[in-house]
This record gives sequence, structure tokens and C-alpha cells, in this order.
Amino acid sequence: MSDSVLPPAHPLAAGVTSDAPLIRAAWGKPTSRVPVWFMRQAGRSLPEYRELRSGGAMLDACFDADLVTEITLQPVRRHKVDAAILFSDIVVPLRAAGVAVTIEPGVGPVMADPVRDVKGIATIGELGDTSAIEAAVGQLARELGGTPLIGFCGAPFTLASYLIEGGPSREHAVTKALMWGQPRLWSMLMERIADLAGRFLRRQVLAGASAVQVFDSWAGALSRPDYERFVRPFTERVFEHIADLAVPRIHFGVVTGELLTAMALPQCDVVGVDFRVTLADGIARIGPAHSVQGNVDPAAVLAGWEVVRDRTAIAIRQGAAARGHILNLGHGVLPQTDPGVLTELVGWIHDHGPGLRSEGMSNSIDAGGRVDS
Ligand code: 1CP
Repeated sequence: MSDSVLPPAHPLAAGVTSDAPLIRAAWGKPTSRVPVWFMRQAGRSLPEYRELRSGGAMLDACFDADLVTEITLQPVRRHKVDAAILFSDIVVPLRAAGVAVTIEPGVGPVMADPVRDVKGIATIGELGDTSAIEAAVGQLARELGGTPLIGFCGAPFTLASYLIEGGPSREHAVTKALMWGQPRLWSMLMERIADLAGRFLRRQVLAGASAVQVFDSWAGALSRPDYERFVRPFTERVFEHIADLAVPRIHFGVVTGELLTAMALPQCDVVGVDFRVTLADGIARIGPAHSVQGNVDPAAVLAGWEVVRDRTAIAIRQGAAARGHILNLGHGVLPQTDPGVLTELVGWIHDHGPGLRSEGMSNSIDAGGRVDS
């Protein structure tokens, strides 16, 4: 497929998803309902996922078009969420660029050779064959019709952390040491990964994704000055790869309370807020030029129906102060989640979201934007 223009049958070219609540909320347009989807909505919380995935390796599954299609559709069928997210992983483009990476059960991405010097960077090749993924995206866009498919990639910092540390890390200490101690090497690596992630994102949109999310899950490990100097320019570079494509862009990270203002990039439309910050405070930090996504604590889903319902109501009332609000959890669905609660929550949000949003709008006028309950 050409890397430049949308094919005529593309859901965006055809306008199939342009009126979807998620797309409208992302652009800051009024919506008839509060759109909702869940990060990690496909995955271990679903018995039908566990059954399909038993056996094969995670990264092999990500390159199997029919498996990707089926797993992506499972939560949409079950929960009636307002968007699908492609079943994939942030390390998929690294695998497609020749990096020796696996996803170990119960651990996450693991590199055979951590990247810590120029020789290591040279092992990251060009983005190779992703045709199975593009086939899955095309198939999904056709099956989903008016429901948007969210394509995604990892942001350079989060990907760099896996590459440099060699696997999941709590402190990101080797990553920070390289970032501060060898800034030229850092820039070289970050540019390489930004282009890889950006090209992968572009392929997903050209194949039929109608929104994108860039996951900088571990950016919260940084101070704001470090984020602005060492990370943000490279995340902007990812977004530049899709600058000419009219899809809403969501930018998300965890523990990013101190970074939200800096993450509200002019190149993105929606900023994800995790559960450690109230949505009201998040909106104040992000400002009126972006929509917001979030931010119910994933653990609230385990606490019983009343708890998760009440916390969702607070998020919707507070979200009314933003130019647009997409309801989501503050981070991914926990594996031990009862999927029945998520299904019930989606129905409840669809029934009660508009009323709660109206309450939130009048409260925010009365309280100058601060709504705590
Ligand atoms: O075998 C399995 O089931 C492995 C579990 C699993 C799954 C289902 C992993 C390993 N990745 C995924 C899919 C996945 N990864 C999706 C699917 C779509 C959906 O949301 O429904 C997405 C969006 C991701 C993105 C991803 N992978 C992120 C960003 C999102 C986040 O949670 O912050 C990150 C950080 C990863 C790395 C990763 N992959 C897998 C795990 C367990 C991890 C995290 C490891 C760590 O703690 O560092």
C-alpha cells in the first residue's frame, strides 16, 4: 500500500466513523452519549481470549491477521464499547525491525540484547513486513463499520526503556543514566525509535484505523524539565509521521500528573489522565484546547458495583468541564477483573452519561470548574 494517501474505501475517506461519539468527543464536538472504551479491554480478563491464546507466543499472535481480528472484536461484542483497540503490543514494530524481542508470560517484553551503544542501535533496522497487521486492520475496519478502530504505538521513551533496560523496569535507572550521561547516543536512539513507531502508526491509519493512541506509559518516571528536554521532541516526531492524516490523536501516560501540561501537545487532540489525579485537576492542567480521556481506577472495578458506578459518575461529572471527554480507566483492565462488571458499566454509562454530564456542566459553572463529587 502507498505510504501517502488514503484509499477511497478508507473509513475516514468514506466518513463511516466521523459521527461516532468517540471521534466527535476527541475533536471537542457535542455528543449524544459519553463514549467509553477500556485500555486492555482485549486480554486476560476475557475467558474467550484465554481460550484462543492458550499455547502460542504473544508476539506470534500479533502477526496472525485472523487471530488479531478475532481478539480485537471480542470486547466490542461483549461490552458494546464505543471503540475497538487493535490487539497488538508496543514492541511489535521492534520485532518488525529485526530486534530480538519476546513477550514472556507474566513478565512483559524481554530483549535478548539490551541496546546501550551505537552497535546496539544499529541492530534496529527499518520497519519490515507488517502486512498481516495491515490486513487485520482492514478486515476490522470493514467489520466494525461505524465503530472506530484505535491504532496505537509506544512513545519513544517507553520503548527506549524496554530496549535499554532489557525488560520491564521499576526505576528506569539505566535508561536515565544513558539519557543524561550520553545525550548524543540518547538522541540517536530516540530518533530511530520515533521514526519506527511513527511509520507503524501511519501504516495502521492508512490500513483503516480511525483514531490513534500513543502510549508513553513510563514517562511519569521523569521530572517535567527532563521530559521536555529529553523526551517531548521525539514524541512530537512520532505525531509528525501522521500530521497529514485526519485522525484524532490520544496521548497517554501513567503517573503523569506533573507532566499533563507538557503532554498536551499541539499535535494531539486528547490527553489521557491516570487515576492519581482528579479529572478536574487534570482538565485544569491540560487546558481548553484538548479533550481528555480517563480516569476511573482499574482497581475500583474489583470493589463491587456501587463503588465503580459512583467513581464513574464522578469522572463523568468532572469530565463535563473539558471540551470533550472519553470515559476510560486510568490504566489497563486488571487481569482478575470480572468482565460482567465492565459490560454493566458500559450500559450504565450509555444510559446515564448524558444526565451526569449535564449535572457536571451546571456544577462546574457554579463551582468555577472544581467539581469533587
Ligand atoms: O500473553 C498475554 O496475554 C500477555 C499480556 C499482554 C497483552 C494482552 C501483553 C504483554 N500485551 C498485551 C496486549 C496489549 N499491549 C494491548 C492490547 C490492546 C488492548 O488494550 O486491549 C495494548 C494496547 C498494549 C500496549 C502495551 N504493551 C503497553 C502500553 C499500555 C500500558 O499498559 O501501559 C505496554 C507498557 C506494553 C508492554 C507490555 N506488554 C505486555 C505486558 C505485560 C507489558 C507490560 C510490562 C511491564 O510492566 O513493563
